[in-house]
Amino acid sequence: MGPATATAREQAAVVPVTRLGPDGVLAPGCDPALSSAEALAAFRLMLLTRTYDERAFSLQRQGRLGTFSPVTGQEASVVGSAWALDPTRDWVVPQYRELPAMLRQGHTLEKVLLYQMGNPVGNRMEEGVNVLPIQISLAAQVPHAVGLAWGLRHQGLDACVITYFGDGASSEGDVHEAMNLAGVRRASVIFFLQNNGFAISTPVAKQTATESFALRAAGYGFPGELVDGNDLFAVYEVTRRAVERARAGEGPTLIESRTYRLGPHNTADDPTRYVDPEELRSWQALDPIVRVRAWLRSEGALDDASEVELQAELDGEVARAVAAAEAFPKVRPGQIFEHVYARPPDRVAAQWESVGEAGSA
Ligand SMILES: Cc1ncc(C[n+]2csc(CCOP(=O)(O)OP(=O)(O)O)c2C)c(N)n1
Repeated sequence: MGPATATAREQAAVVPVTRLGPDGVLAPGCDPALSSAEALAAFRLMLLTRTYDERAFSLQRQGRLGTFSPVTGQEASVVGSAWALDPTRDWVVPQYRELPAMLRQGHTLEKVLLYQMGNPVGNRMEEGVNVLPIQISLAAQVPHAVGLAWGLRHQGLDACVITYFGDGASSEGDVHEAMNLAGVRRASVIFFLQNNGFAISTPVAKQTATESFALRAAGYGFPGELVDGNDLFAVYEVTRRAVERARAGEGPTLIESRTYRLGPHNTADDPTRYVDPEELRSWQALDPIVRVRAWLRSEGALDDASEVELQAELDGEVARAVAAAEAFPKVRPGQIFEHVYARPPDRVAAQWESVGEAGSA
């Protein structure tokens, strides 16, 4: 946990809550939000994500994978927030840049790869995996998250829902409608806004006139928090607080996780055309993985030998998932019609037949 009292500017959500500095040293008076063993497990997931991004990029360039959006730079933001949930009862409602949150909930790398290879099987969650499908249409998932949270409370469950969206998506009307409804209904939902500096090439300065997205929460009647999104401990702590509020029936929280997209928007993007190299360098120095690694080493929970071993293990995990996804039966055109309707309407049934796979759900 952090110091007993947050500073006034932290409370006002204009200065990000920070615990673990860029050098991996905790701020004075702070206890680590996670034990060494938990932090090591979270670090493993962060490193798996970075390893996956690198491998997936290479596969995309070889024509073995479709377009995808890397997480690189945002690992603490996604892992720290997901770590605050209980995968057996809480739900993740993603945008498209939250791979490790999905894995933490029980989704698999093989399915992620299948999705990115264009197979809809990959976006269909297994029973018991509390994740809604990836959403490319910006902000369309946010009202769904509120409905899901509200529904869970109607069932008498103390579960909560976290929904992720970007600074760009936050300009969509869906976000306003969803937050307003959540405030009125006190839905157990966490709005996790990842401010990574860009919406493709549009910088955040052109996205909003506000000093902090977190300030918007006041207008919906619930708390807003601003957190250093490159700090695993701070993100975990702030999200944990929001989870506790949600479980206690106290309603939603908006969290602005201030981070930075260290890579391209997706594999079709060329950020060198619009990212200021100086700004990029300043954020590379704040790499979230480097911080946790430094802290773990200072705690004696990681060293050169164990990290080499861990990296080999993660490379193997990614390689096995790639082999399994590539061995999976080829996608059929008719698959896009499956799992949509219990009884497809005539128009859809006719389209389904037109691909030579007359079928039913
Ligand atoms: C409704 C809608 N409008 C436009 C797009 C095209 N588009 C895809 S990603 C993107 C930028 C989104 O930025 P942000 O929400 O900040 O998330 P990030 O990709 O930075 O994680 C845009 C404009 C879309 N997918 N959906």
